[in-house]
Amino acid sequence: MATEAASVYPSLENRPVKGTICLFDVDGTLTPARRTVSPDMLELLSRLRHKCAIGYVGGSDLAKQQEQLGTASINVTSLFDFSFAENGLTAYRLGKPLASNSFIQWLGEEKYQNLVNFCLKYIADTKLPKKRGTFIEFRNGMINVSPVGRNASVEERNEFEAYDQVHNIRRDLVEALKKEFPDYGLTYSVGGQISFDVFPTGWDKTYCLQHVEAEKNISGVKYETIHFFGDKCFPGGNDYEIFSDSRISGHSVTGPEDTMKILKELFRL
Ligand code: M1P
Repeated sequence: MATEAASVYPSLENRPVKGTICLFDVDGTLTPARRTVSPDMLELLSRLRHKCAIGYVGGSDLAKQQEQLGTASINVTSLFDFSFAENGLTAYRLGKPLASNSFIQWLGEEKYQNLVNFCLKYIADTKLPKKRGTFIEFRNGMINVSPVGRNASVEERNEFEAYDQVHNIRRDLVEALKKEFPDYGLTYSVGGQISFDVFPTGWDKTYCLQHVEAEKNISGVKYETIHFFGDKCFPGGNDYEIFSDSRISGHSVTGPEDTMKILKELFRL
């Protein structure tokens, strides 16, 4: 599938808008939060891919991006030239995997357990309107901590998000973690509705740029213009680091419709 879809497009070195790549955040940028991508967006991305390289960079793991962007018969990695799950710790180029990295290898079991135990105790002592299950999700390149739990339904997510805006549950837990583990070299990033991500400092979305830059050694294409589109580009948001990186031309969007509008203007699509 990946090879089939990729062969429809000009090779990376033959895209008409030279040395240019568009990178997209997923939630709130290509799709509504935790929902699936629209056919209109897929169609626009396909047209864009005839002009320049395209990629996505999401905090979630590849399975979630497959649910949001792919279908049962279409592999998400075939829809983009570059697919960066978990900020690029799991990476695909033209449907083929690139080198990956792991949070647990980097942190070690002992520190990892200190962190997990602290979060679980803190959450156990926190009163919320609702609690569901999976308070910590272990991923390849990060952990994701959710006081309400990742099993929350869409309604329960919305309820937690509104409650959190008033009671700052996530902000306070992040502050407590920073105080408890000042020497762990970790970054905490509030990206979605019900959780925050924890990963080694520097393993934010800028991590994926090493794969983009490595393209010059593979096909000879040097990406001089790297557009990034994200909806959480403010300090503390999980798009902030890449949005404000000097290598990036950043676009802060209000949602998928806004992304489409900017793309149509920028690339005359
Ligand atoms: O992509 C943004 C975030 O999406 C999810 O957040 P939440 O479940 O809180 O809405 C998570 O997958 C998170 O890791 C990710 O950063």
